[in-house]
Amino acid sequence: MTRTTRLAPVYPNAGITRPTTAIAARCLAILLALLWLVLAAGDTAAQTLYLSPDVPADPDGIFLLPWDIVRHDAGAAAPYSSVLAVPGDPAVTAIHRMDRAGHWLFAIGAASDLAGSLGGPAEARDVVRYSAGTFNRFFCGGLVPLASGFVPAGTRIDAVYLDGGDAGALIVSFDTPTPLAGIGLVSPSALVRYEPSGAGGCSGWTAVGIELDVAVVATGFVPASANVTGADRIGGDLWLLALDVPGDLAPLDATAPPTFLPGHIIYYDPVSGDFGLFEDLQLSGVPGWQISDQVDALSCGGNPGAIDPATTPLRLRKSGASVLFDWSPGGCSAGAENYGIYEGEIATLRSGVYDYTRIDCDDAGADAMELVSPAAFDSYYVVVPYSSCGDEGSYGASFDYASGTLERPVSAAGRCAAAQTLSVCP
Ligand SMILES: [Ca+2]
Ligand SMILES: [Ca+2]
Ligand SMILES: [Ca+2]
Repeated sequence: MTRTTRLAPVYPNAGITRPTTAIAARCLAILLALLWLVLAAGDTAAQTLYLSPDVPADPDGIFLLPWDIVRHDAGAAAPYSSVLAVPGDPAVTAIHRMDRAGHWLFAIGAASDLAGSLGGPAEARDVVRYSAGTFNRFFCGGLVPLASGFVPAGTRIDAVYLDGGDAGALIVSFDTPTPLAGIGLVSPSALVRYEPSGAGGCSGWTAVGIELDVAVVATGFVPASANVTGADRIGGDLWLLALDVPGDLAPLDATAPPTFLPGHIIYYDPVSGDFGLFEDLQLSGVPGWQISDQVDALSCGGNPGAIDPATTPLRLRKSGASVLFDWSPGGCSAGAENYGIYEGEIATLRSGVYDYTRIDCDDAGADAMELVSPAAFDSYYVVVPYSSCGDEGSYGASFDYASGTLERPVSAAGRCAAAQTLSVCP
């Protein structure tokens, strides 16, 4: 079973609280109970990942090329589609979908000016930003000062993501053991954290340490020579990883380690120390992902962000015994791919406690509109955006003169997503 949507997440938020008059009726309670049964039975949204193959791949009657950024929708009739073909046809070795819609980071396997799209060639130790039609170098490994994490020629970046939103830290992996000043020899199985140095430009980064080394946390299961070829993170929780070699990963049951193969997207949970299967691309499409093809680049759909009540008001309208919710879609982040509706009791809120729980975890039809049966008490509602990888965003902020502005807590009673990422709007 994949850890995917089932355990995971629904997220972010929009926080708007609106009291609605309770429609007290026993039949409503029954309706609500039925609704819960439906939710429990499978109100989960499809999971979306982005990836790139290392060689031309044909997992489902569509040729995916090494310079394609490919969207994968688990369970869809046509699960694979190319969303961006990088000009000049370089092998794309790392991708990250940014929070700003239509923006990407990527790395390439060999120097290229992207068919003239860049002023000069980007190197394999660089990260390029695609900004809705234009390309710029975002990270220049060969221009970062020596003491700040200069990347030597010959090293390729083979995994990348941002931590903390589009202006956050840059996390990269290399394809070969690479010495970095102040850190030492960085293994291909490791992720390195670069913080913005404040100097600006593509050289304005400082390497501050190892974010994760898979060969270290999975000692005995992952050989030190293993290479992380794709990575992203869900909240402060799971890492999603692709590796270049088949292998066994630290299991729940040490006597029966799960086997990782090409096409398997795995997760690592730093709290439990467990590895597991997040997505099995071999089972997606006909004939499915082939064992001869590597997942060379991997990204979730961005941080879910927040819904700003000032610009995206939540409206509730009575519709028979139900309430029709509608809100303006598109929180501040491209990662707001779905929404959860949470319901709490006003009487409890008066005592300073948020008791909201999920009542709807899928914006069916992706129309920013849902018909919901309200509880039989005076209630309030919060809409929280979440990403397709199972990451909730903000539940909105509250304000009082004693505490100032505070992020509302995640639901303690039941959530649409297991993890939460709070990020600055791009
Ligand atoms: Ca890669
Ligand atoms: Ca690597
Ligand atoms: Ca809907």
